[in-house]
Amino acid sequence: MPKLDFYYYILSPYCRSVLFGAKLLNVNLNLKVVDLFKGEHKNEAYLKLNPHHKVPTLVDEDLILGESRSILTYLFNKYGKSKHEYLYPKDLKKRAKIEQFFYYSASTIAPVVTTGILLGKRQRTAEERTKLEAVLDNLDKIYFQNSPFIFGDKPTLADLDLASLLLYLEMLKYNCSKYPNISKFLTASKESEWIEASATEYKQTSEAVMKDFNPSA
Ligand SMILES: N[C@@H](CCC(=O)N[C@@H](CS)C(=O)NCC(=O)O)C(=O)O
Repeated sequence: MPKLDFYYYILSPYCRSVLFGAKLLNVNLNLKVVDLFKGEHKNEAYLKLNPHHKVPTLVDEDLILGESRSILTYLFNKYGKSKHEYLYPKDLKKRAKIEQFFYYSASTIAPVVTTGILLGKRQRTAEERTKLEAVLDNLDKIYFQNSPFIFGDKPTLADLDLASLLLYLEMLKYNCSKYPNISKFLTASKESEWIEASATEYKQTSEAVMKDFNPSA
């Protein structure tokens, strides 16, 4: 297998979802830390790979790929075996629903979750909080009524995406307990094998970064 370079910062939910996927697909990534707090995403060399100065970026020989959801589907398409089919089923209708969730996540969920409060070490504003609550309210009502994961009893790539975002909120000490279905999903995610991806690095880095930072939700 050619070496796949994965440029990431462990606390970024977009990087974590890819790490979750790589773990389930058993893909060995050559991990290259881009420390956002040190501004490494704006270094000349990194900007050549990702002119939008965002993590993650995957480099697979001549392919340089940004955007977490594109990276997830690329890894699945390249390395998924029949035992991984549940993650991104070939059935076009099931696949379309996962893609629908990806667009919903990228356009609506992610922007209210990652508002730069971690990098800016600032509090979430009242307006940001209201927008976040509206999105969480919707998620809680629309999904997980009869199943632990978004589309049933087994996780798909959409769940990896959502889990990374909700776990990020939790790291920021945001309390999701008033959302019963989201809380159940978080518990199921934490019991899933994907959570083991880079778990020690995640724990150590999040503890260090959150030590003196307590955003009031
Ligand atoms: N839509 C992108 C979002 C990536 C993103 O916003 N990454 C953040 C870290 S959580 C970042 O690199 N921020 C640095 C910057 O924008 O300068 C994805 O899914 O990969």
